[in-house]
Amino acid sequence: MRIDIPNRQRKAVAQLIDPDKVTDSSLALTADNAARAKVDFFLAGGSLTSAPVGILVEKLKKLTDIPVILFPGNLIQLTAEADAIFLLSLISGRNPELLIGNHVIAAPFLKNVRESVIPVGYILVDCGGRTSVEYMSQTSPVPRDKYDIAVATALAGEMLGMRAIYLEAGSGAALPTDIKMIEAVRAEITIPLITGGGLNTPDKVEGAFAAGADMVVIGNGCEKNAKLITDACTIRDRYNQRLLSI
Ligand code: 1GP
Repeated sequence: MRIDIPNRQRKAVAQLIDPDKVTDSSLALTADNAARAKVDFFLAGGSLTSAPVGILVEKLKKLTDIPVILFPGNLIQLTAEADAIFLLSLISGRNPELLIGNHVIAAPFLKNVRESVIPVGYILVDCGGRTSVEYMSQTSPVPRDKYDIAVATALAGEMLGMRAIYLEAGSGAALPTDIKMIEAVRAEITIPLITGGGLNTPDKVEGAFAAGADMVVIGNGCEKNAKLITDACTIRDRYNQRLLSI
């Protein structure tokens, strides 16, 4: 199954599941809730995980038909079980391991599942505080109000052949990606735009969609409030109805 991230024609909601934050019973409830809300994708992964991501992916695939995308926080999370794999290049940073080093190590493994690999230009943006991804990646985020830097970075990612751009405020971010930054990047790139990090209320999800995000990723917010994913999907549906009528 080839997975495509929507691009302007419709909007999508992805729910991020961290294998360390679920039990079998909570996962069953999460999957059931996501299936009812018609979540578009599960993302599986995390910055630091002790539970195997491959097992989480297998469980999710048994529980629902929702496609599972691997969102690897590091090389030990690689698994061939997912429907798609985000091959993340941290293009906002200047850490060579996260731009090419890890990709070289992963390539002999990934060549066996190459149809499922989606190269993603991953742009870490300032969210008003330090996040795990910032510390773990040893990179600086794009300053919150430097829209031109975000745009130039996203354009570079597109021209390097990335199939999507991900504006990442960081898991549990105090503030999600600045709306004006989403608008500025959306106006310049032609590939799908994903954003996540700190989207913990329906208003913030609405703001990201309104600014032009094609897909939102929600993790922590759903762990604290299971209804958030349903609300996010309702907002998505409203946008999709509008897009259909254009
Ligand atoms: C993190 O963008 C995702 O990579 C989701 O972040 O957990 O804050 O929703 P949250």
